[in-house]
Amino acid sequence: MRRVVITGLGAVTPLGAGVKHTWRRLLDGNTGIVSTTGLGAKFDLLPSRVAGLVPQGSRQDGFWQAKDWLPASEARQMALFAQYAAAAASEALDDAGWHPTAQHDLEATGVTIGSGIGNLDEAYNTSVAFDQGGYRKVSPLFVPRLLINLAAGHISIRYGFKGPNHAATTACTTGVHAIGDASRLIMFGDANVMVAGGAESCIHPLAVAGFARARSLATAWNDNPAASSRPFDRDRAGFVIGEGAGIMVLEELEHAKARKANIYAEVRGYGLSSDAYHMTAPQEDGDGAYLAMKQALKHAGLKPNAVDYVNAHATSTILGDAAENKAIKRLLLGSEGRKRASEVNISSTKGAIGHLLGAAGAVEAIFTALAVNHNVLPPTLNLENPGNPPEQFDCNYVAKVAQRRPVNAALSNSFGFGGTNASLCVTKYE
Ligand SMILES: *[C@@H]1O[C@H](CO)[C@@H](O)[C@H](O)[C@H]1NC(C)=O
Ligand SMILES: *[C@@H]1O[C@H](CO)[C@@H](O)[C@H](O)[C@H]1NC(C)=O
Ligand SMILES: CC(=O)N[C@H]1CO[C@H](CO)[C@@H](O)[C@@H]1O
Repeated sequence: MRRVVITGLGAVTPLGAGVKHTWRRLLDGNTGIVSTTGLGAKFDLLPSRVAGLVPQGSRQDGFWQAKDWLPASEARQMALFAQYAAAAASEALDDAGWHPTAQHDLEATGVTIGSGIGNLDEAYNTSVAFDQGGYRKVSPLFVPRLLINLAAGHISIRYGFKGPNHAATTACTTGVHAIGDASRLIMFGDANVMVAGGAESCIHPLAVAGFARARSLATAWNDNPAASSRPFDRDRAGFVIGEGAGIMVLEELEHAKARKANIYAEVRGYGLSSDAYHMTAPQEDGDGAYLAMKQALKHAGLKPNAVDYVNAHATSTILGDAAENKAIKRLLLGSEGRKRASEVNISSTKGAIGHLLGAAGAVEAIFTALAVNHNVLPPTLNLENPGNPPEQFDCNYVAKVAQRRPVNAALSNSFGFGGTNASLCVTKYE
């Protein structure tokens, strides 16, 4: 079996542009969640007025402005989610030192980048313009800026990558599916290198209205945005919408070794499952999540007691966090698991960045790879009182402050509307 390792990382998140900046701020306990006041009058009328916005500013300072990453002519053709993806991909490829020019290398390099929602802004504006002004108001760039697979398309065009080109769109599981599927493409021999991840940018009043109508969002913390995303906390009451992109360079092990690439970690396992239960609500016992993690471990050839850390999907909703917590405990405290709940180490980095939807799984897989690489557990911000109900929340949730611990194997979970669940198992490469 061909093995797959991670050799490059790139990210744009509410904590900043660039992996180093994001990771340092995450470990320092900083938040990327701010008020949406000032974004426009339509936002001010919504029940949830907090979001994980990518901070604007120069690349040098670790912030985002398109012109620091893309020529204006290219940026104009791209949706914002695709711009984030392109920026994160360029960082990841530089990090990996992978800039091939030989034809066989270009043919063996592919791209899988998905998005959950895509360019809602474009769809909205064009609908309004078309309704009012008709045919002439529709931009020739409407379709290319709308399609979700164009993030992957633009990146392959930019670098000349001629391998597999794909885009998952499985709601909030998108990022993990993109990375997991890419790892399979490498294992199966379709590519030696894959640029894989997820991107999202739909902090639009219509998206917020939709998620608020589905009763998914935090609405009680509009005056205190930093406290609004509180996974596993007693007072959690909905997720906070976020934006950004996470991209990994995945590479076949021998290929990475031959060119002496820096190896962050190995993608050892990938599990997929479905709740087969409800459109938006989790099954109470967390069966789908349990199956996905179990499959990921089976594929990795590891027992539950080998798992040192779980980067949870936990979005800060009452039902979702409780179901996932149950599923993790069922697996990791089972007959082949650990003895005590306090030995199970879980955190949700959504406390700091909110829920990046289609980008979440990719950004969190990056955090998981860095946890494995640096032996540190990123914190769960705002976790004051684990609970609701308290007796079930008896694991170590890395409340507020990062913890230094050996991490040889970790799981990164992502679950999406429609009941789709996936988990990646990331281990140290030795
Ligand atoms: C959509 O319209 C708003 C308001 O005019 C504008 O701020 C925004 O940039 C437009 N978005 C796109 C993608 O054209
Ligand atoms: C599996 O996916 C569904 C998507 O609706 C999600 O709500 C649920 O939380 C996931 N399952 C569990 C047990 O977490
Ligand atoms: C596997 C592992 O590292 N478990 C640790 C989780 O955290 C607790 C303390 O909070 C440790 O005691 C465990 O060893």
